[in-house]
Amino acid sequence: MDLSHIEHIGIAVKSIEEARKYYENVLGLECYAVEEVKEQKVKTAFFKVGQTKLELLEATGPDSPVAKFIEKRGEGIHHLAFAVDGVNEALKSVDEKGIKTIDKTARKGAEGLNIGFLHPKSTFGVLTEFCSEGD
Ligand code: CMX
Repeated sequence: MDLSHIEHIGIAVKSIEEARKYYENVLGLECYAVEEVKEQKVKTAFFKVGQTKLELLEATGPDSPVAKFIEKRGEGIHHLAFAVDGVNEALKSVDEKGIKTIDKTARKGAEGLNIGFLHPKSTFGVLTEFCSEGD
């Protein structure tokens, strides 16, 4: 498994419309994409800082993982995503090392990337995502 860089940092917010004002007007970043990921029950807004993206996440329903996160912990950093060569191979590799994965195989996330999550209880409290363009 080869982690090349931090692909994005996911940030849970109650309202993208409200939160983006801070990223745009105070930090001077440009939102280059807004996308709903139906399968994940989230709306996303993307900003780029160098090679790393910030992904604002707004729940699209009360049963969204982001709605549950905000209810329990409030707004804030939700997950850390690493770019890997292949999500399926990376998930298999950590599974073999005894790490609990949320996904056994890759699924489709924002920007058409393949994604897979590791459980925060197995990764010292950080919900961790692998992303790749291919499998
Ligand atoms: N970071 C760290 N800990 C988290 C967490 C997060 N993002 N989300 C939940 N937890 C913790 C909770 O605080 C809780 O801890 P305690 O038992 O100590 O209270 C524990 O994990 C269980 O949480 P829960 O509220 O009972 O929620 P679930 O177990 O139902 O779900 C999780 C938690 C991580 C399995 C679920 O949110 C998940 O499958 N996430 C992956 C998918 C996802 O987050 N999609 C949205 C982003 C999509 C995208 O980026 O495109």
